[in-house]
Formats: sequence, structure tokens, C-alpha cells
Amino acid sequence: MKIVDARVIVTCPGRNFVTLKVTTDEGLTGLGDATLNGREQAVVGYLAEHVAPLLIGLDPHRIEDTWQYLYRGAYWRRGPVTMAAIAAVDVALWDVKAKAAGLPLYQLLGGASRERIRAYGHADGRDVPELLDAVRARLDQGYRAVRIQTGVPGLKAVYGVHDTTADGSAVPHQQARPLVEDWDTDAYLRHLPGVFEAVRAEFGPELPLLHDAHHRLTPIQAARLGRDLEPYRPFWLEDCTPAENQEALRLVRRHTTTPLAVGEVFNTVHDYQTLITEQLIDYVRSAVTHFGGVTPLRKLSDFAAQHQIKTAIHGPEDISPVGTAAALHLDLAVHNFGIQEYAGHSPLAGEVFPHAYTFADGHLHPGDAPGLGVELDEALAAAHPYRPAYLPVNRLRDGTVHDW
Ligand code: GCO
Ligand code: MG
Repeated sequence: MKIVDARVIVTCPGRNFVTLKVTTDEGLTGLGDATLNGREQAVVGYLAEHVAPLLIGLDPHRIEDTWQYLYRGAYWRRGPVTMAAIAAVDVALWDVKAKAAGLPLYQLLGGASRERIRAYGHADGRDVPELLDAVRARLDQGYRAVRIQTGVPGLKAVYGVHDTTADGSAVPHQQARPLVEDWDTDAYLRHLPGVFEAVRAEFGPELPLLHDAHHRLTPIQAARLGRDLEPYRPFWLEDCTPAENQEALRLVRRHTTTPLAVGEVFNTVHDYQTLITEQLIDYVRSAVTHFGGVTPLRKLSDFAAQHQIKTAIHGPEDISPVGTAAALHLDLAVHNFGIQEYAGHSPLAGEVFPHAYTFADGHLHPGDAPGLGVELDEALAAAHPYRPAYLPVNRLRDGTVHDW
């Protein structure tokens, strides 16, 4: 079998998605997600100009070789743009291989290690009563694990409490310039333990509660927060510090038993070396889409498993249904699965990407269609073209740019 066509398709059914579509001389097609939120066109250029031409004539079955060819062959390694492009190729080739075998992808990864995949959803509110309502809404949808984020008194727009501004008006995803959020770490550290206390008081001790600090703390602040949250038994504290400084997590770990999750902005296993070998974290959070695909994420899972670290693949709305499906096949297959983030997609995105995966009773399953189990309605995709959009930026009260 040979690849005869490789095309990049950009669509915006509510938010931008970048998809690679590979076609073979036997008429099989494969899809890969290359969406890099707020920097989509950089990956489009990398794929269309530098990668797609190299794929023509290759045997799509040679996934490992193609991965190494694109990773080592470029000389310039790593980075989100490169690794999102390689991920799209890798996932598209796994899609083709599984379709050629007539099997859902998870069967090629060793088969199912479990019946279903536990998911966590997002609940956020500008204040505690709004958050409690949001948690209740997620439970009504069937979720059995919830990430909680709230506004902080005195701050007007806070990470994770999206879609509304201080005056309650909607924040559009598509904007000509980034929205500016504001931040005060002391106010946040004072506020959050009370939020956990209120949610525990309302929903009891059993509901798994997660929280994302989004890289905003110094190691000693993260250590303080981890300790202050211990009475409420969080499932995890995510991205407490900017973890490109892996050594920083040693300090956090020394002070708290709150489980730590890290990795959604990582691109390669090297970013995890110290974190995994020194057991400084409990969950690896990388997305198939930003980590170079199923091939390296499988290797990461196995490396993490040797240190009793579990997987928790990144699953926000900006990972397309193609990237979501790839994650679900891995989740079902690997032994050290922990939990899957599932923010879901708009109904329109579901129509652009018809898919076999399902969500019920707080659990996901990739379905049993051959391949990934996701298709792309190209006509509908074309009817919703790319719209420029940025992620927000974050500033302290005095105007200093802070981690977002
Ligand atoms: C998460 C993430 C996301 C990211 C987003 C950036 O845990 O789901 O933090 O919300 O901010 O994916 O594009
Ligand atoms: Mg996160």
C-alpha cells in the first residue's frame, strides 16, 4: 500500500480544528488531529509545506519508521508545532492500519484492558453558588469526577472560568487580540481551600474533585496549596508550577501528599525524565495531538507505568474529535490508565466529525468501528472556515505578564 494524497483541512465549527487526511492507493483514508490552539496556521504551514510532500509514496504501514523519519530527519526536534504535525501523521497512519486490519485501533494496541473509560468533566463558576450549580449539572449529565475552578474575589477574569466576564457577558472564543485575564496569587491561595470545603460539604467525601492551577504558582506556593487542600482529598492538583523546571516539583513533593498531574504542554518523553524517574508526579497529562501521536504516548505510558504513574490524557474542547478518539483507544488499551479529561464538543463539531465513540454514565468508549472511528464531513467543514482566535494572556494587578 502507498500514500497517494495528504491534505490539511482547517475548519471552525465553533472553534478551529486542523486535520490531516491521508489517502492510499487502496482507497483507505486516515485522519490525524494537528490542532494547536491559537497557533493553528503555524502547524498548517509545517504540515502542508514540509511534511505532506514527504508522505507521498510511503507505505502507510511503516508507522514507527515514518515517525523517526519526521522526528530525527528534520534535525530541529521537539516543540509544539513540530510535534503536533508529527502527531497528525502518526494518528492518520494508525487509522489506516487499523482500517486495513478491519479492527478498532485499540485492538492493535493490545486490546481492551477495561470495559469503559472514566472521564472527568469541567465545572466552573464565578463564585461558590455558581460552582455548586455547575457541579450539579455535570453530575446530572452522568459525570462521576469533576474539575472545579472558580473566580477569585477581586479578580475579573480567571482561568477555567471561561465564557463570562465580570459583568456576566459572554466572552467570544474568536477575537482579534487575546483577552487579558488578571491574577493575584495570594488572593487565590486564600480563596481556594474554602471552595473545596464548600464543594465537599455539598457533595460529600466520595466525588473525585480535580483542580487546575495552570502553571501559575512558584514551588513554595504550590507546596502551601497542596497542603491546604489535603483535608479535602483532591483527586489531583494539576500544573501547579511551570513544569519545564522539572526540579521544582521536588520541593512541592517534599511538602504535600496531594497527588500531582503535569504534562499538557509537554511534547516529548524528555520533558518528563526527572518527573517520572524520581516519582515527582502521579499522572502524565500529555495529549496525543501535542506529543507526536499514539506511538510516543504509548511509550510514555509504559515508562510511567514502571514508576506507578498513571495516564490522564488531555481532553479539552480544543483537541478535535479525531484527537479525542485517538486518546480513547489508548485509554482502553494501556494498563496504567488513570482518568480521561472529557470537555466534549459542540453539536456542530460532532456533525463535522461523525464519530463512533460514546459517553454514558460518566464513562467513554471508543466504539468498535475499524480504525479510529471518526470521519470528516468535508463539505460541512468547508462551510465553517478558519477564524483567527487567541488564547487569553494573564497579567498581575500591577500589569506584569504572568503565566497563563
Ligand atoms: C485543561 C487545560 C486546557 C488548556 C487549553 C489550552 O486542563 O484542559 O488546561 O483548558 O488551557 O487546552 O489550549
Ligand atoms: Mg490543564
